[in-house]
Amino acid sequence: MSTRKKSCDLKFIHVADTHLGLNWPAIGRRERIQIPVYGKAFATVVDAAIKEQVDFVVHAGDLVHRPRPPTAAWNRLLQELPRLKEAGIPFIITVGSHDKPESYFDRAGGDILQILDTRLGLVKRTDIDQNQCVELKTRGGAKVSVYGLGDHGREQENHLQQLRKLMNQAADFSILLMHGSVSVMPQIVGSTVSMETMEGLLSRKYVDYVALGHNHKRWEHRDMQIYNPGSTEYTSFADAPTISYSYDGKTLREENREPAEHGYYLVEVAGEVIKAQFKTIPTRDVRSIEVRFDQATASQVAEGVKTAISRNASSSAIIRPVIRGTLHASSSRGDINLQEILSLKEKLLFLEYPLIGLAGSEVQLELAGESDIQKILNQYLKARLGQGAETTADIAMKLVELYARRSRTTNQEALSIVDGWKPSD
Ligand SMILES: [Mn+2]
Repeated sequence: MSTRKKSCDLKFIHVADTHLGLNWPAIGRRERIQIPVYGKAFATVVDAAIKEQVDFVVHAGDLVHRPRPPTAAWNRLLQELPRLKEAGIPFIITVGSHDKPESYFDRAGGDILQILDTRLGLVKRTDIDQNQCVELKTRGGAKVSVYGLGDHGREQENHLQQLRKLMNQAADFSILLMHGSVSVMPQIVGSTVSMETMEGLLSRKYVDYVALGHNHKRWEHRDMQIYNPGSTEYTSFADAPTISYSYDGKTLREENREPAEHGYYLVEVAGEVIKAQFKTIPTRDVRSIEVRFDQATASQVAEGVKTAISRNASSSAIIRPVIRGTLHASSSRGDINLQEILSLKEKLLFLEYPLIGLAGSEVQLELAGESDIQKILNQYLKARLGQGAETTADIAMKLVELYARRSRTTNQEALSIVDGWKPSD
C-alpha cells in the first residue's frame, strides 16, 4: 500500500505471460491435458475481471507462445476476449517477446496483437512503435493513461527514455506496461531497464503503477509500485519451484522448498491508496527436485535421486531431477544408471531427463537457477570448443528455433543465418 497526491477510485487486473498455444511439457498422446491448460488459466483471469467488475485489464505481453499461434489459441482468444468486450472491460496489452513476428514473412502480415486490435477490436495494443499511450475513462470518471513498452532487447532503456518524454501528468492514474525486467530483480531475463529510471518515473509521478511481464516468476518491489505477476501457468522448469535435498548415502534430508505461486494482481485504487492483491490460479504440479551429493558413488546417486522422486511421486506430478555435488573417485558420471531413475516415470505424469551438474564429471555443467537450452548448449560448447562457443551456440539456437516453427521460407532463412556468420579467422 502507498499513498499518492492524486485521488481516484478504480479497479483493474494486471496479468502477463499467458503463453496461449504452448504445449509444455510435450507429453503427447498419453495425456491430453496440455493444450487446455494455458487456455483455462486465461479464462480464469477473464472470469475474475467480469466478476470483480474491473474497469480494465492490462496484459504485459506474451499473450501467445508463438507469433503464429495454433488454432487452439485462436479458439480460446475468440472465446474469451469477446466476453470482456461485452462486459465493457478494455483489454490493454503490450508486445511480448513471444507475440512479435520473427520471420520477414510474418512481419509482412502484421503481428497478432495488431490483428486483434485493428481487425477485431478485441484488444488495445500499446507500444513505442504506435499507440504509445492508451487513454481511457473509467465508469467512475477517472482518466487513465497506459504507456506501453514491449520487448525491445538492448534498446529497452533508450526506448523508455523516449517514452518518458511523452508522459504527462494529466491523467488521474498512469500505468507503465512493460515487457522486461528491472535491474534489481533477482532473476534478470532479457530486456532490462535500470532501477534509477524506474525510481525517477515513480517518484516524479509520471507513472503510478509499473506493470511488468516477461519474467515468469512473481516479483514485486518492497516499497515502490512495481509488480511482476509471473506467468499464469508453468511454461518450463525454469518457472518451477525447486525442492532441495541432501543425500549422504543413507538418509535423504529436505533442505529447502521454494514457494510457488502463479496468478495475477487485482489492483484497487481508493482515493490516494493503491492496493495490489496477488490472486493465485491453480496450476499443475511442477517441481525441480534437486539432490546434493558429496563424494557419492554412482549407485548412491541413483538411489538418492530415486528416493527423492518417489517422495514427490503422484499421477499428476511433472518433475525434473537435478543432480549436484561431487562423485567419489571410484565412480564416473557414466556409471550412474539413468535408465533406473527414468523407469520411475510410470509413477508420474512426466519425468524429465535428469540434469547433471556433478563436479569431476566429463563435461561439467555449472547449473544456475535458469537452465534453458541455450545456456546448457553454451556451457557444453565452451567445454568442448573454448573460444567461439557463444557464437556457435547462438547460431545453433537460431536454427533450432527456426526449424521448430517450420514454414516455406525456413530453408532460405536458415541459409541467410549461416551466410551472415563470418568466422573471425
Ligand atoms: Mn513469457
